[in-house]
Amino acid sequence: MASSNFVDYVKIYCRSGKGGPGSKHLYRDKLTQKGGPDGGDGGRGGHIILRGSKNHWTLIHLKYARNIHAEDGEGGARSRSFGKEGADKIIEVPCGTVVYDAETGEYLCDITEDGQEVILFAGGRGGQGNWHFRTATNQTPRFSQPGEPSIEKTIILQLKVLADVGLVGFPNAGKSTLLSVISAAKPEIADYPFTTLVPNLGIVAYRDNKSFVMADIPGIIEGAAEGRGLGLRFLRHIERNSILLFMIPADSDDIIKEFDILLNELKQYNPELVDKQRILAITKCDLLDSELMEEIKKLIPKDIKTVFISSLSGLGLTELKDLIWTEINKESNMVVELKHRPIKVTYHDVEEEDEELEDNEDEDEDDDLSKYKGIGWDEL
Ligand SMILES: Nc1nc2c(ncn2[C@@H]2O[C@H](COP(=O)(O)OP(=O)(O)OP(=O)(O)O)[C@@H](O)[C@H]2O)c(=O)[nH]1
Ligand SMILES: [Mg+2]
Repeated sequence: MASSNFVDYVKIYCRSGKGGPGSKHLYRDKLTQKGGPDGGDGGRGGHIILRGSKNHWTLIHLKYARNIHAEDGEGGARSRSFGKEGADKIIEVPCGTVVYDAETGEYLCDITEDGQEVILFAGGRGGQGNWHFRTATNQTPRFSQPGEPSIEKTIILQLKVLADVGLVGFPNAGKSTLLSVISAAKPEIADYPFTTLVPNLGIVAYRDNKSFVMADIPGIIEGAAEGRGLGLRFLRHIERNSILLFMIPADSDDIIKEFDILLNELKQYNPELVDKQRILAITKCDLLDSELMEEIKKLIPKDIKTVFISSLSGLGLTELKDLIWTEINKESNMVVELKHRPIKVTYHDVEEEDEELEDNEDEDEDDDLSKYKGIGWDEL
């Protein structure tokens, strides 16, 4: 099923590596009885790193990654030898991925560029070996520093796709048809509502080898905020868009009412969406004659930029592309930094997460952090 390939939400339990303990070794050989401390430092634990990658469009590669653990640092050793650093774990994510704490719903970070790396959970520092603690009054320190503990947390990765323009409309408004005509994308098109179940992205070629990205999201209906239809789950995919293209078919009973319903649903999801620049496209205009078109023009408020288009006949498509291009390049319409509100963690999520943590506890019996009360001295 096509929809199962579009994964825009995953929950993963992550744990960085703990630091290796410092060594408490005291030097001895056959000629030296009391050689003094020579314990080396422990190695750093591995980080959990997120890296933006343009090779991924969704989070499908992480769908079954329930646990991600970075390696622990190794302990220090004799002759002031450093312990080996634990290997980092790099999680590649598509550009546009937002990370939340699964327990509190708090926003953690946002990956927007290819190659961008964020250390999500740093590995623990390695402890210092006893060599560091030799003093004039204590020449045989029989203690060393333990490594710092690891950080463990369940995170939610949510994809908010990066597109310049987002299509907003009721089901059957002709959104996917427009995308299929002006880009190379091949979304499913049919004469029934909710043909599109997951967002589609298309790159629209513009004049002089320029292009912009258009996101077609599933249709919205009245009451979507309360969960009707496909709800508002997919609206996060237009949060990053610089402009919104509202699409209302010419054969709609009341164009203004339809427009207001759409706007109201967006507002309920996130009031900031309403601040975005809007363009209105009256679709399926091949069904109208010029007289009807003039009548509709009179009804539409003057403050919203409107284009009459037909994906079948090609009417108004160049005009639409010109308008989109001008609007997305206006400085005032650029999304400088997106404000990510904390997400709601449902009871179901917390319960599921508790189960996950319990599973992990079983696996990691040796990971008893209670013995490390912060960084301290671990005496012999
Ligand atoms: N006459 C005419 N029909 C169109 C035009 N654009 C789309 N249609 C038809 O309208 C119907 C719905 O088109 P879709 O592109 O699937 O609509 P959608 O907005 O993506 O719908 P959902 O995916 O259900 O939200 C299809 O039967 C299309 O053939 C147009 O410009 N003119
Ligand atoms: Mg569609």
